[in-house]
Amino acid sequence: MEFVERYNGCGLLVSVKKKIAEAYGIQKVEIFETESFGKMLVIDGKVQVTEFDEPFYHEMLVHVPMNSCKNAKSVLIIGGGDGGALREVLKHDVEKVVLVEIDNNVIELCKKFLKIDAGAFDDSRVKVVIEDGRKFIEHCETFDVIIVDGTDPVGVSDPLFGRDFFEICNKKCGVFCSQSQSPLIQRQLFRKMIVNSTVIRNRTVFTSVVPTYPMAYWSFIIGGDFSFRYVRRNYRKIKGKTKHYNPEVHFSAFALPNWLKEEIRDAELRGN
Ligand code: AG3
Repeated sequence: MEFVERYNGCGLLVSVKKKIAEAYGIQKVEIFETESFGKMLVIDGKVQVTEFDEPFYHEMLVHVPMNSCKNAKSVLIIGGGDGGALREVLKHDVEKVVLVEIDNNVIELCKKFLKIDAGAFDDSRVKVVIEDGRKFIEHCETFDVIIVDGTDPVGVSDPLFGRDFFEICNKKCGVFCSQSQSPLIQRQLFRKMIVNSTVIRNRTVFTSVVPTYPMAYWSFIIGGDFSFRYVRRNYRKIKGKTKHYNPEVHFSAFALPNWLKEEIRDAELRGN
């Protein structure tokens, strides 16, 4: 059996041994056993996680903002129901982590069948809230770090790419970080993210390789009061191992090729 995800005239083909689980609620959630990438989480037909390369994504999404803070104690994760980002946050010396997931099916299926959370949901520092992240941000307290681990902004995640959402996040975070799509094959989604997120202070872009995401080259935005000063010190304090992330990878992730700098500048100038 083959799973195919298409995007703009190209795509990814993954050989699948079997479907392990599925649920239909506000989204279609599926977990597969694949031939080459271990287990794979797919939401509304789009690859979210494979066991093979989820650390490439989750470690960059989490350790880049966490290591950019002097001393992050409180963290908000919006999305991330698979628990991969949560697992990485807990490698830091944090006191409180709130995870806000809109779709309880994602948490239930992933805890039972994907198991990349490594027990993170049972940690006493963690509070899980089932709510729309866009609504939650309006009434919540402030956090040292806010991390947005959403799906592509076409379905339920669309409000997490809106200017009004970023405006509130800017007021409620020390450091903000969100995934921001493939700048190569999802140009319009990426540009929308760039334009709307300019309301976050010091907002800038970094990238990583994530082989099973569209075109394998993924972008993230970071903003707020982040600094390179603490990166090496915080890295030494991380509990457990990282498969992908280290300080050199952190620094080099901010080195952008000319075409990408140009794309960002152009989006900011035109406002779309
Ligand atoms: N969400 C961001 C990746 C989206 C991939 N998009 C796609 N395949 N079209 C990842 C969530 C994992 N915690």
